Amino acid sequence: MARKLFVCVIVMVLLAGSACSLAAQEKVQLLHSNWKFRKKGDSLWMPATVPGTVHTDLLANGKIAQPYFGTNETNLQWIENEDWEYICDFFVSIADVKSEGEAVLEFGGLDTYAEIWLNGEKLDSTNNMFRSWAYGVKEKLHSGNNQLAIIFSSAVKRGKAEAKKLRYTLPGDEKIFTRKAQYQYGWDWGPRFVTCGIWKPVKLLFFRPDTFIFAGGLSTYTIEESDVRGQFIAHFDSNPGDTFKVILHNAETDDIYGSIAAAAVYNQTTLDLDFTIKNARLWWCNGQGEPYQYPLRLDLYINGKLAGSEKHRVGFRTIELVQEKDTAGASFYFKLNGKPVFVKGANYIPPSNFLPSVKKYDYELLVADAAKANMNMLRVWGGGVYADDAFYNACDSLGIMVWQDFMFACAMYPGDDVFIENVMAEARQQVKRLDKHPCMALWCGNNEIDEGWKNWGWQKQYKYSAADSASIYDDYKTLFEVRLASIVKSQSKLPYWPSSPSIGWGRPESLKQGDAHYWGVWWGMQPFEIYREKTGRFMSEYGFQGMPPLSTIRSFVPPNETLSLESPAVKHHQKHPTGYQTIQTYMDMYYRKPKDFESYVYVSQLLQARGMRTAIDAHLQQAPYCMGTLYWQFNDCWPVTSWSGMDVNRNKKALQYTVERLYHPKAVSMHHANDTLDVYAHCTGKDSVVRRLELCVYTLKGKLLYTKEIIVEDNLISQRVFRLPLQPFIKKYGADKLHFTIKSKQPQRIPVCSYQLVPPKDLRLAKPKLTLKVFEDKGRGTVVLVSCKKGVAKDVCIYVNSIPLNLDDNFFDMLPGETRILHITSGFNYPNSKDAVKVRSLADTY
Ligand code: BMA
Repeated sequence: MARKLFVCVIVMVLLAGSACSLAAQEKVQLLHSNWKFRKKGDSLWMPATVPGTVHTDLLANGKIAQPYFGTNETNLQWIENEDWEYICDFFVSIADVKSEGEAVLEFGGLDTYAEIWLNGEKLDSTNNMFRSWAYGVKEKLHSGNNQLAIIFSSAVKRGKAEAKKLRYTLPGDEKIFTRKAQYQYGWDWGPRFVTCGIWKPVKLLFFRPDTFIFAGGLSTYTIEESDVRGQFIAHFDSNPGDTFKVILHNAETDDIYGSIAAAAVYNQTTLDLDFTIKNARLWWCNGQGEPYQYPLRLDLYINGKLAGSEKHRVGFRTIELVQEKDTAGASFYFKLNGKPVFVKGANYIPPSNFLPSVKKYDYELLVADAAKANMNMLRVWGGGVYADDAFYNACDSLGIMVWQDFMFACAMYPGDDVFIENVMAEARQQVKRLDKHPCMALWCGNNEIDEGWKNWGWQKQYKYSAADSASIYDDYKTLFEVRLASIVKSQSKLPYWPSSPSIGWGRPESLKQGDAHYWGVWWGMQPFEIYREKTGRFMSEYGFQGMPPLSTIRSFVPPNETLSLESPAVKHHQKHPTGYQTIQTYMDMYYRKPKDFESYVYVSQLLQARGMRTAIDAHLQQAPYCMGTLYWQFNDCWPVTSWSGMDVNRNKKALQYTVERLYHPKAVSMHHANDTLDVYAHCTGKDSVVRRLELCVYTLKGKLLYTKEIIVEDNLISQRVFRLPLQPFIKKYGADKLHFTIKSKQPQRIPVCSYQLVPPKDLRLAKPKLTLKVFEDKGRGTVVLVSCKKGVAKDVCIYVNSIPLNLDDNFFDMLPGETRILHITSGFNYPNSKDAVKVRSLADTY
């Protein structure tokens, strides 16, 4: 039995920024009220919200216009150049001041350069948004009124001053010198709001020496065969000679997984308790099983009496990143609990520019959207922030694995000691905070820095000498290949991957090994079909923009502007320099000219969904050569035309609905070439059932020409299950008049897959006849019954004019005679709504 006893001073442990789980606090006082703020130099104080940001405080006080509206962003740039003061008066009781124990002031996060003053005395200056800070303040507190002041200095000015100290210019401008969310400085989907503020909770913690302390947590485990063996660490106050017993139970069944009994030697005891769970239930990702987490209870008995009890939820799993040499190059896939898993997901960005406004349930709903779309992984992209606890907790519960970047993206970073040590402290804290989550699958050093350095022409652009170039890349390698790698190695069992992607998309090797970002579509202006040829081992980025729902656009366009691509607000809410032109170029390749702006918005979503479907079909059909697909991007941080599948308020674009069908664990797909149609069956989930599929060929008028039953017995990630010669159909009816569907017969239902041989612009679609019935389903919300009476209806979309409408499915093809029942899942209230529910399909757009 491994047993370790030593004296531990709790406050010291806390101050070292570690083992919070090991410290039972006596009392927590949240310092979230009475805050005031002002621009440095102003005399007037205004009420502030903590946690918060200076932008949202200015907005709440009516000092600035809504930052996301119209082109307001432009007029709000002055904020980043100012310094901002926050103060708060708070009360401390005599008892707390007189008590012998410690008082600790803890900041969950300060964004970013902050001087902390307590009762007129400076405590510290901070310089990293991604770190938490804690101070022993017992001697500095008064009984009665106390004052905390935080002075934020302009991060932009600090960054610019740092930049001047270097003898060369690093790509990334002033932002790279500051450990602050890089997207705040503007991105090709995000506005520039370099905000500041107390963005995480502020707490005053009182510890009393005479209070009994008991705390514990999982320290390590291994899975052998089907048993989990590991250690729990337990820490408690003791008197030498006391007998103690610590028992680890299942909190629901009361089964005992481990216990330890002995006599205490010191005043405080820290020990490792060995435990074994036989035939353990493991944590699985979405689609592969249950993301099971054990409800554990740790009980402490001292001298035979129950002295303390603690509950923990723990998920057990093994995760490996497998990279084995093969004839093409090397594999790149994840094994969860020993099973190779095809990864389906997207890239996640911060869900707001003002993160304190995002609530716990917002994170939960976002992750639920990922799970509903049959995803099993999200990549937390390196230009944002390490996400909120609520995000990872939701990922644990819903089986969404997390590819976690460290927060560096698309730039080169300094290599001086102060910067590196700051990053090391940040990385230690974040790995400690996040690594315990069963959802965590990988730590990645950065986004697109290795690729940028090797392919984006920085050497020429910044005219580096050979020596400077070598030194910059050396700094890069030290940070991402040595220092961060060593932190992950020492604190985590997860794989570490220095940079995503490992090789740039212009290079053929990028498709043979490592993970790949393929941007030949969009950035390279290649047609969607290129995705078939450009499928690598793990596609961690690729994407195409789509406009947000029309009602979202309406919400940011001033009433005096006509809704059009020429509207200044519509232009402003596109951050890619040639974004709208690029959409137009691709629209011309695949769609007829939309007749008006409303149709344009809808077609832009179809275009995006078409592009992503082409990619995802290609990735799935080429499994297991390719073992993962994460499109760019899952969500938005403000209302904008971007690569996302959902807008900032989680309103779904056509892409989000499409992805749910493509990522179905039993999806089917089609592809045609050389007058042959190939049918593929995919099994990316766990069940092994025989599937009976039905392939049908129709004319676009809806005449059934052919049916074929296909039996699928093997549950491979991808297999071709049928080949259909197309010539007879094409000869008789023409490629532009054919419509193919695959649906399942018993026993399992899968989303219907439909397919055409020519781009939508060449389809000879007749105007279909669609009818709608909308009714209230006795307290179960609004139900829409949509029927197709005549002709094949392509990309059927149910909508209302004034608000975004979310349904359990939307943007699908329909056959004549088909009726679908859909539930409205957003807050649309049918009986009270003056707005009519409408339906359109592609044929209505021209
Ligand atoms: C990717 C991302 C982002 C960017 C996106 C679209 O590579 O890493 O930097 O927003 O491209 O251009």
